[in-house]
Amino acid sequence: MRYSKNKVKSYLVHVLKIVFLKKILTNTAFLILLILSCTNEEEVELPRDVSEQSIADDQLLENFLSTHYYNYEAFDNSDRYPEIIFDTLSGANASKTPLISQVEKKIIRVKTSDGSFVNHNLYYLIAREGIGKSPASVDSTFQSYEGSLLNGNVFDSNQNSIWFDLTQVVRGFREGMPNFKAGTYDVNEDNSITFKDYGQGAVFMPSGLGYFSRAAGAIPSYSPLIFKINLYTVKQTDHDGDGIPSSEEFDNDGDGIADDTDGDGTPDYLDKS
Ligand SMILES: [Ca+2]
Ligand SMILES: [Ca+2]
Ligand SMILES: [Ca+2]
Repeated sequence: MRYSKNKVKSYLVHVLKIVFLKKILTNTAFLILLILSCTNEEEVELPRDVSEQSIADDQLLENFLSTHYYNYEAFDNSDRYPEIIFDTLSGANASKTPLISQVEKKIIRVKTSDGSFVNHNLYYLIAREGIGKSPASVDSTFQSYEGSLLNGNVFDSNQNSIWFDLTQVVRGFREGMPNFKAGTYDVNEDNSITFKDYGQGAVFMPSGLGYFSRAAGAIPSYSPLIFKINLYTVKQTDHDGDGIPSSEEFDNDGDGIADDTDGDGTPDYLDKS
C-alpha cells in the first residue's frame, strides 16, 4: 500500500501532537501530585510529647477542679440518688467547696513508645461511698455513666445501665473504677431490681489516659476527659476460663499493658495455655 507524502506528513504531525499533549498531561499530573504530597506533609502533625502533654493536661484539670464545685449538699440525704452536677465557683456559689479539695489523686505510669514511663495524674471524686465490692481494674462493671469534656460538652452517656468489660475501655476509666464501691439491690414484686447504696462519683483524666492524639467521635485529640458514674454491681472476670482471675494475669509487671509471658501474641489473661 502506498501513502501520499502529505498524508504521511499530517499523520506524523498528529502523532507528535499526541506525544506532546501526553507529556503536558504527565507533567501536569506530576505537578499536582507534588503539590498534594507537599500539602499532606504540612498537614501531618507528629504526635505531641507524652510528658509535656501530661503536664499541660494536668494544669487544665487542676484549673477545672479549682474553679468548679459539685452539688454535694444534694448527697447529704442518703435516701436520694441525685446525679452529680458541676458548676463554676462564682456569684452566690463562690464560697462553695471547690472540687480540688474533695478529689483524690492517683498516679498512673504510662509506658511510651521509647520504653520510658511518664506519670499521669488521675483524679477521682467519691460523692457516695457505696457499700459493695470494688472491681479490679479488669473486672466487669454494671453501671451508668456520662462522659464529657472540660467545657461541659457531653460526648457519650448511658443513664440506664450497661455492662463494661474494663479491659475494653480507656485506661483512665479502667484505673478509675477500682476506687469506687458497688451497691446492693432490692427485688421488687415484679421481679425487677432496684439498686441502692451504690457508689457515685466521677473520674477526671488527662488525655494520656484517654484517647491522646486520636480524635474519637465528638472528642478532639488531646482532650482531658470527665466521667460521672453510678456503680451498681461488679463481677470478677476470668476471660480465658483457666481458673485464674483476670486481675491476677492481666498486668503483673505494672506497665499498664497486658502481659504476654510466652510472647505468642495473646496476652496471659486470654491465653489458656
Ligand atoms: Ca484466667
Ligand atoms: Ca504488663
Ligand atoms: Ca501469650
